[in-house]
Amino acid sequence: MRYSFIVLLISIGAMAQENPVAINQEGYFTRGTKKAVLVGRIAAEKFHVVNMGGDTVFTGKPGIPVPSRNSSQVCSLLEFTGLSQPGTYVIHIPGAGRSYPFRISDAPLRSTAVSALKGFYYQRVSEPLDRAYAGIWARPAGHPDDSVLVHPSAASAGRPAGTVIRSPGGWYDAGDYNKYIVNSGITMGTLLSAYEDLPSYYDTLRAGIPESGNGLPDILNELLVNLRWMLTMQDPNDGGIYHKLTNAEFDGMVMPGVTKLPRYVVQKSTAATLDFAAVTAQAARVLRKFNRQLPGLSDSCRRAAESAYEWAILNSNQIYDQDAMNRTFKPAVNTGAYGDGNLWDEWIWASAELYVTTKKEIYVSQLRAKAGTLPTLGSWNNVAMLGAYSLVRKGADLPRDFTEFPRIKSFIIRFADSLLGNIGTNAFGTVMGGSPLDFEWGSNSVAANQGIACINAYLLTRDIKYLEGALTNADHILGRNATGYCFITGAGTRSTLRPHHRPSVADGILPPVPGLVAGGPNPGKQDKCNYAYSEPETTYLDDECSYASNEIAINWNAPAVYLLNALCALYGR
Ligand code: 9MR
Ligand code: 9MR
Repeated sequence: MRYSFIVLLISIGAMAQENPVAINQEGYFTRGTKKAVLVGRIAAEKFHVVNMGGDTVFTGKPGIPVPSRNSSQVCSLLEFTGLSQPGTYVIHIPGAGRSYPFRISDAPLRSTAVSALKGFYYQRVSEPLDRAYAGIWARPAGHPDDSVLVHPSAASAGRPAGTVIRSPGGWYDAGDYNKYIVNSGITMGTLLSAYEDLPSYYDTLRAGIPESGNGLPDILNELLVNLRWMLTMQDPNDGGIYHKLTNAEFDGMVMPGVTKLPRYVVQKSTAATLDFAAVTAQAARVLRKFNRQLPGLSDSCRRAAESAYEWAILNSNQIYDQDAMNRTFKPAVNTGAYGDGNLWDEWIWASAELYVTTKKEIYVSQLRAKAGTLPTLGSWNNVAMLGAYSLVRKGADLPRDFTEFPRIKSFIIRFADSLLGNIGTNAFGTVMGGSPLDFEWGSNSVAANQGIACINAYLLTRDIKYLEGALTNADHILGRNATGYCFITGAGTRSTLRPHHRPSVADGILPPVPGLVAGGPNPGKQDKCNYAYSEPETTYLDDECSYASNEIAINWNAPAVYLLNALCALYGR
């Protein structure tokens, strides 16, 4: 193995891979499509899939080498879907090398899917992580957030600047230690949708968190931690939502809670308020059936959603512009902005969730007034698609005069069709990479969100091609990509080891906190770190320096949770 590796380095030169065979390092479903990619100008006649006993169990012919449109790499597809015998294998290419070992099984992604959900547990802010659940990553509580200051930008008659409020709990956003409502928006919407789409799968899924076994599904147990925090971000005097809870400057690369700098809630914003309304409206609906375990919570969420929405109607243009805010108010705040000047999609999402939950006319009339533009792929600042998903998911429960259902349904299917169109034209055979623009900050969430679109089309049509499309992007995230990295910490053979994640950097423990999704290739290089590669699909640096390609974030974990668990539920037996 070592010998063939050296030969490879000589013969392949500029290859961004350590191993020339890019595989889903967590493995392949017995019933699923099975593809790997040979990267490099390697003239191979055949490839063999070899079991642990050294026997060849499948032989195939590599596809014609094709140049990738997202880098200068040349790729040949290796398809072995015909092999469905469960087991552990390597792909051997005579003269080129061997893949890492991988398995074929009915549940190859199960442990990674669960670990991605548990990733949220490790992001909990104000409670200690006990050894019983956190293992070697146990740590004391982080920021208590029990005496948070109202920043001058957020002052109101009822709460003048300097007022102390309680806003404990929730999840840290990412590798930093702040809590942002906008990014909690799509994150929570995605996790709530994961549950709404596949409730019976999640009803029995245990994540090994302190609440496991309390009668609630763990995905809800975990998201309740952040929901309860979000509820504290509403000003009870008027229903508006503070944009974020933050330090004035980012903490250093230290463990959570080590710094004792003041924490602030800043300016209320329309985007945060609409995202909050959408999340709490959806939560009200999801939690209704758990009224016994969570008395009153569903109703509180519904009231919170309606009063937030009312505030947004009266304050429809409170754009969060951090630079402008810093020119007027002190202290200046220089943490993540999550600023968004276009609120069309936030209106669609909030109106859709409130309509589905309450069936009230006011929300559908807002929705109709704003119809016309079509949603595009979801991201933290582009959330209309979440509204479309909820409207079709709950279409059967909506009043008869909601006649838009067939159009939204066919829109989602056409959207997924356009994604599937990328598979055949992409050197890696994935939906991801249809355009070099897919490789932006947090590109792995682009892949995961594309996967969610495919899953939604599958749930609407039960046409297996959509499930196969979603699977290609799980393959991308787990190693079948131009870097050869598996982008989830603790998973795969060669995965992200040094994420831009303060606890992973500061805890003195070699392996990073597990279950976290790294941002992934991003040619923007906004962090100005020293990258070895610069093309769209190869600009990835596994170093703590690289917040533009190697940070972790809740809005990247959530779609990975959705996608991986949906694949487990739908491919499993
Ligand atoms: O750690 C911060 C990370 O969470 C953000 O995504 C990123 C961009 O806003 O900024 C990181 O903080 C860096 C700061 O922007 C510049 N000085 C170094 C900080 C840590 O690397
Ligand atoms: O994910 C965000 C990305 O789309 C933006 O381009 C980038 C710069 O504004 O910020 C990213 O979000 C970061 C946030 O601002 C602070 N916490 C870490 C987030 C992930 O890097």
